[in-house]
Amino acid sequence: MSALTTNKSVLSWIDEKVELVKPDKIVWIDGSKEQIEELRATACSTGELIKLNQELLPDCYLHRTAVNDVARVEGRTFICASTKEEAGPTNNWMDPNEAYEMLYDIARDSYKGRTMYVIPYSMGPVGSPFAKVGIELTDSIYVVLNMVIMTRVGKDVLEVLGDSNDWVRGLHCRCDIDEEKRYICQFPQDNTIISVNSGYGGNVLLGKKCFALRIASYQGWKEGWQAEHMLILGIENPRGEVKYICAAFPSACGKTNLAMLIPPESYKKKGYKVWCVGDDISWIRKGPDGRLYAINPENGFFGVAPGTNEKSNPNALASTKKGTIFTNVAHNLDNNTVWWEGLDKNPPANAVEWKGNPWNGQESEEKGAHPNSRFTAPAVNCPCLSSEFENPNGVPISAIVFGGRRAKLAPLVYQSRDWNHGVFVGSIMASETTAAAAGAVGVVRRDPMAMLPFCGYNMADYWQHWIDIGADLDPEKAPKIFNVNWFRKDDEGNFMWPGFGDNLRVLEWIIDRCEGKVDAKSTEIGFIPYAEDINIEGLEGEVSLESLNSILEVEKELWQEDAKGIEEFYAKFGDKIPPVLAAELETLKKNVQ
Ligand code: OXD
Ligand code: MN
Repeated sequence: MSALTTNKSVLSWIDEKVELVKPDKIVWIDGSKEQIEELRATACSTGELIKLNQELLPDCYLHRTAVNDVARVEGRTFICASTKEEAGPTNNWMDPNEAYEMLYDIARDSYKGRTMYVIPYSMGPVGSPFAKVGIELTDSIYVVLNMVIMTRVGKDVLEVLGDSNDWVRGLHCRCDIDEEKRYICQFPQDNTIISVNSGYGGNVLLGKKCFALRIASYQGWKEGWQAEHMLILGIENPRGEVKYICAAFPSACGKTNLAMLIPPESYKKKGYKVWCVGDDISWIRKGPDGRLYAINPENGFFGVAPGTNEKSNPNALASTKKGTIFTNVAHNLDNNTVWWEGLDKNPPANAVEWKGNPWNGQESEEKGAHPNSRFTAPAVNCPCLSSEFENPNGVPISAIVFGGRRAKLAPLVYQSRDWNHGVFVGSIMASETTAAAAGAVGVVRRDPMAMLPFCGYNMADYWQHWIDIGADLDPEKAPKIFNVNWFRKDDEGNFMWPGFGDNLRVLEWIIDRCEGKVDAKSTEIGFIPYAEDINIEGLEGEVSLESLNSILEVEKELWQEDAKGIEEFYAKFGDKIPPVLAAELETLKKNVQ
């Protein structure tokens, strides 16, 4: 097959890699329906994919990864910047020359007997001023078919690239799926990603975490924009006005659920709607009017299946009904469909579990689906997808929301005093381990801006970049920055806030604050709502004004403790901590004294 481009930088890089990995055959992915069909058929013939019930789940397939290859591997993920300091204390670092040598040794000849697929893809709508081009080489059809869902793939991407050298190189080699030789390496200074010995989504769909966060965060630093681990949603009020929010949460805090939120009944009746622009990644830059605009660089959802159901997230569930690839879920043999824990209360009795063994749905110690099993679903399937999803100029952001899982301490919501204080609030983000496991409850893991595993450079420089972005904005036009915590618990361990759709009540307060429509109480940690200003109509019996008051309280002793934790965390960065943040920490300490 002939190359789909004459771009010299592309062709010479591919020649080099062909020389290294020695494929039998090279196939350029043009994005056509025919080619996709052909690849699906090939993957089914080798068992890489299982074709599901085409009446119930048209164009849907099931894939099982190797049992030792089911999640992102943070311990084997490296930022290969020229110095360790550039990667910073929160990243694994490897010297780039050593890394290339080691990776090339692993990759050498590894495509022998296999096909090299060349995937040209765009992160962001093709040709958008926000968009960036990548080329991924892979020996996995599963990767090709996932990338076709998660990104914009095909010839038109190469047309837009022209003969530019500004594109991200990605080499993926399955090799033997050997855990001991598994490496996910980012070379931010070379626009390069190399991933070996894995076939699992987050490690091998190089457009997602590797490019759209790790490499892109570095590019954003150099070019004056931001790549963030944030969902984007639009809230439409009864007058038809839509305001957009970007929100960052660590894993397992309900990002996809918030992005596709269903308004409570009373809000629906009034005419409120919520629109999903993205559920995982935002690329943000200043627009011509001086406001910040965001796009979702992805084209699909790579969501966690377990727990997704008609109640928790009907929009996500609906998104998986066609053109979806399921990974590591249970296979219901009676009707050739899929099942996962938390889908419904009827596990299939005649099934195959995620590892490929027979499963009767009864043995409670054996799960049908892996806890990190996934669906890869096209964004267009989502019933609440925003009409602005394809807007090449993105959507204007009114508010930025940070959040984590904290049983105590963080109130339901608070607003930062200003941009720099907001950056501080993001930098001290943390989430607690849950009581599910025996032993310590509430162990705090700091996860600044939810970027701990995804920041492609020194986190202290990243914070300074946030501060610089703010300094360049007119404070009137800058998004307001908030922190939320849906996970406060009472002394008996019960959640004090219903969460899910009712989170819209908090988002409404946030938007009202952005519009200057509601007062707030100035406290030691920032602005807190007056309880009466959070609408709890329709929540009778679930949340009283009294309990609302208690989840809006600032408990100084707990904050004194937390300030010590922040100080320890900041100490890792030595004198690279931006002076603005060091000063904010001093202010917090003084305020909660
Ligand atoms: C994640 C994901 O791990 O989005 O954050 O898959
Ligand atoms: Mn994520």
